[in-house]
Amino acid sequence: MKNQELAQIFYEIADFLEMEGIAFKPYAYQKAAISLDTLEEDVAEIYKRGGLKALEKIPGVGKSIAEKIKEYLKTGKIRYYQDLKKKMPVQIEELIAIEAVGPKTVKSLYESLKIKNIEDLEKAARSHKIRGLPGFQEKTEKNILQGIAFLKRSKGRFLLGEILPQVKEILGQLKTLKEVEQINVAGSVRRMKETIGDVDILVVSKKPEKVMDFFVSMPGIIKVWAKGPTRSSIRIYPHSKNFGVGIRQGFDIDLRVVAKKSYGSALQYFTGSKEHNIATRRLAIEKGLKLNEYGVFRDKKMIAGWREPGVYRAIGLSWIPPELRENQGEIEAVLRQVQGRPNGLPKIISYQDIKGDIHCHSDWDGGNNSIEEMAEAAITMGYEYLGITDHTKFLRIEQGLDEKRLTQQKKEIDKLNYKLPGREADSPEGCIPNKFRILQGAETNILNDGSIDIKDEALKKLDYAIAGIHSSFKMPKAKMTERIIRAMKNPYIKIISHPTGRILKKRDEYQCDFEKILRAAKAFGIVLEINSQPGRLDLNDQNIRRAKEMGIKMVINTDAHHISHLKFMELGIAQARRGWAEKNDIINTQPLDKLLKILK
Ligand code: DGT
Ligand code: CA
Ligand code: CA
Repeated sequence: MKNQELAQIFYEIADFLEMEGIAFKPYAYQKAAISLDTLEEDVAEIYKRGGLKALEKIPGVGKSIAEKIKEYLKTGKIRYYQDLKKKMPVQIEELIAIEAVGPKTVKSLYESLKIKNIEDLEKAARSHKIRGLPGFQEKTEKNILQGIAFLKRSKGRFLLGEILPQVKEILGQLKTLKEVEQINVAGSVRRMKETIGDVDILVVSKKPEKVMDFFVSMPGIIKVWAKGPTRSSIRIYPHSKNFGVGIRQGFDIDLRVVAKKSYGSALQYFTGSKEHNIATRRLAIEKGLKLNEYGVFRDKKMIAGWREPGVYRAIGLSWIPPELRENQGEIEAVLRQVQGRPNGLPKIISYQDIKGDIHCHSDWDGGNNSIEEMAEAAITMGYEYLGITDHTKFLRIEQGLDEKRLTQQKKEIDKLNYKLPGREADSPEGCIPNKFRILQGAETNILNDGSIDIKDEALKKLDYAIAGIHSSFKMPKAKMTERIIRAMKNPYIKIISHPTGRILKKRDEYQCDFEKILRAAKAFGIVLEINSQPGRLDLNDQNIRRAKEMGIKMVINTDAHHISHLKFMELGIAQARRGWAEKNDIINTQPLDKLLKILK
């Protein structure tokens, strides 16, 4: 089908015309592009059926654009487009994908420096050829380089934590429309993958036009890629520029309207993953069935489709939580018989199982909130306890605490603990537990030789101590492994924070022999952290699964530096679920007394 190719060309023509500062025309081409993009019928068929006249009946397509479609169908080329490209031979879509660059910028950069693509642009910015051009400053150059770096690093993917709150908001708004009967997010967002390519939303509606009208006119939309009765696609600005990303660039959302009787199968299909789908489809075929986004069929007869659990049942499986749908053994596990359980799938930890957060920072080490504010926020979350674990002295920029300050902090925490318990419920959630407790820990530093930057006598007085690597990330593998294992041998260290040190889209894990680390953790009774920061999510799913298999306990923490970060817990739990972790694998699912015993 040539529809999308033509749409792409018309989008580009619109960009070129916009670059030339031409009024109205770009908009006409954009409209035609969107229309072609969403057209169900093959444009070639339309032409065959009714010639130019039929093409002109396509919404947004007038005489001149119809001629161009005809030309493309006959010759595979559009002269007008080629002339535009010849005049300005730039990779326009690629260049305007950079945050700091629009069509007009592309034009002046081409005219003054012959910049055609990202490589040219990067070279020019690096050699400071852009500053000094009329309308450009040193800062523009920096922004361009930052934009390019971001684009390269993320390859168009977003952190789940960056967009999840906004996705929930959009779902909430759509849900309020009376035309929306059912709605769910699908794709990688539903699977809670750590990074997201695009967002997929499914809707059941008898009046899809109304839903689509709303969808394509939400505030913050940068581009409407497509609008149609069954599928629309937009690019929208992310709300947050938090989490160290800094550059605002849009992310894409696809909205599909599906038939009510097929909603379950559509949800199953569009949740993916692709690998999981291939495996479920194969299973269906083995049973003489056909599985697709419309339903489960025996010959022509539809035997399941309106609800997702029914779809799984029809092909001989039970429902599988989306976080596990990666074809990493989940299907085999459902098919396996296990004594005392429905099947071999783990009963993964639920989003309600966490009783407290035990890696949080306060204003004592330069965090944003006081211990009391952090505690109040934890109480509002319904927690039983909160662990304050400020950085220690090696981290001077983070105002790390020394032994003396730790003692002073303990006094403050004792005072607050006296003040806090047994208060009347006054939060909007109304669920203040009556014996909330603040614990004092510390996030100490593992120095280069594996020693800890706080003396044992001081560590002993804490409720527990965490150790993490915050410096010299680039050690050789053997040395790094030894360094971490030595820290684990310290009898007062109970938890290793963000154990592999990776930062998504920024930094790889440090070199270390993770199997050796796991064996040491097992031997010394060390708890490994699942850090919930959107950019960390460290341990990752694979490592969580390995740790669980070895019987190593884990803890899900947010590493909050602000009360709002406590909400990251959901991301950490999702990661734990993706790593097949069960409630008992995670120590902060335990009530306070049990937790303290584990940390002893
Ligand atoms: P993303 O967007 O890259 O973060 O990842 P997904 O998983 O959301 O992928 P996406 O948006 O391309 O497609 C959504 C779902 O649709 C995907 O998880 C499974 C299904 N799907 C897409 N393409 C195919 C395909 O070629 N074969 C099968 N079996 N399923 C597909
Ligand atoms: Ca997707
Ligand atoms: Ca998609």
